[in-house]
Amino acid sequence: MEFFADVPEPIPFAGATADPDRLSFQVYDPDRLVGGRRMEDLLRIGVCYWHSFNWPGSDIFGAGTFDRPWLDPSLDPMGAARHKQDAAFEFFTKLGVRHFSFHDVDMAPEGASLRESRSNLDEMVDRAGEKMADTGMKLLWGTANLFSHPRYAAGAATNPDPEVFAHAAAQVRHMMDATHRLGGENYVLWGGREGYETLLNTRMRQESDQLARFLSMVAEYKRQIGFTGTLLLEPKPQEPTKHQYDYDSATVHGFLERYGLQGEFRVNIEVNHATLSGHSFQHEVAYAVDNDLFGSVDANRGDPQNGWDTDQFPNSVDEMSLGVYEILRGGGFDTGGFLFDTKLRRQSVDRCDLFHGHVGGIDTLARSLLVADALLQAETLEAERDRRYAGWAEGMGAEVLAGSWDLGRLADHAVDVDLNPSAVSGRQEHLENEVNRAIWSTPH
Ligand code: XLS
Ligand code: NI
Ligand code: NI
Repeated sequence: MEFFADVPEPIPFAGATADPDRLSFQVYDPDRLVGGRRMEDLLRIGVCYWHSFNWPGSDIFGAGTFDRPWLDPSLDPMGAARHKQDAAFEFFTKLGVRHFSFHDVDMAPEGASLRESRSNLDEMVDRAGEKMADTGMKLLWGTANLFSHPRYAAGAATNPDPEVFAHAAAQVRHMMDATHRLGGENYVLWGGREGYETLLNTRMRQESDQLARFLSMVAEYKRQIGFTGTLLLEPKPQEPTKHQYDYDSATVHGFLERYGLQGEFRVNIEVNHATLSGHSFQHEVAYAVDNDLFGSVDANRGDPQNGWDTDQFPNSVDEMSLGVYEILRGGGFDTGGFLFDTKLRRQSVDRCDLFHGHVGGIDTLARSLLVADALLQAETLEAERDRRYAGWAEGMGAEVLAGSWDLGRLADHAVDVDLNPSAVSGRQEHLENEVNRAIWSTPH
């Protein structure tokens, strides 16, 4: 069965002269070389299974609005899962991307027991493996949904009840096995309900010890099965909980160091989560790159007026370019990529709206990549950063950093030579102009 018959072929790159009535990429050209590497290999675009194929367009005030025949509740659940998988792979190939991601419950219906859920998932994962072999699609990451079912209302790893912790362990072990079997490049843990609603009933230290133990077990299991992908934690400050423990990259970093888990996990940074935590996307990426934590990105953005996770398609080159710049500065993606953890708006009821959202978002990332590469090649920002910190590269600055001067010696030196340093311009406006010039002048 064909679900997206209005889109008869892989969406082509048509450049700036594209016909607005036909779906095409204006900037994203997979084979185009950027800094000597193929655009497709640099961006590593992925489509998410959940918002794109599992979500009917419902919100907390109303029912689903979308035209999604594979979600018809009158279908038998496994038959529906097969239709959904067919629709998903048809979409991936027509969009022309190479990666996707899913949660256990997106791909197969939960059964009446863990055993039944596992066999449902195994059947659908085997079927996905065949489709991947046929289409060349790759699994960017797998993950377990430890937040939707009522049993997880008080958290999974951080639940006061150890039996819930054990249930989560069963789901995670199985999804790690499935991810490994499909050759997944990363495994993600987003702690949606690993936080609290109120401190009145919460022991934060207890919950944090539980979370650390859970993550240690995950890292051990990765080695036991020989999974060579990257383990990723996805920070988010709140929603659905009032406070989530994996607040932002720096909080995750501190947590990993505190429990001796440094080196075991990296971060999956979501643009929308970055802004919810009061940071910019650029900040979160730069922090992660500088601390050897950078792993992957969920490219969906928020709405500047709304304080929740609206999961919109990226459409701002201004916002994305600087984040992509920091990614390139760090050497680009290794096992990570740009995952579209994106949702359509509820009024986007046509099946082809899903294509429009992704095509525009991918073009935005492609253009951001060109801008970031131009800034990197011209050394616009790096030359200025080098200049600002030049004093630390030699002489007193270098010796102080290396630890060979104590406070007394440094103070004596300042007094003896009568130091009176003067302020130096940070040249912010000049740099802002340079970034804008790169955005305006980067060719299609
Ligand atoms: C929710 C998260 C979620 C994770 C995967 O806000 O972004 O979708 O990416 O569990
Ligand atoms: Ni996400
Ligand atoms: Ni999110």
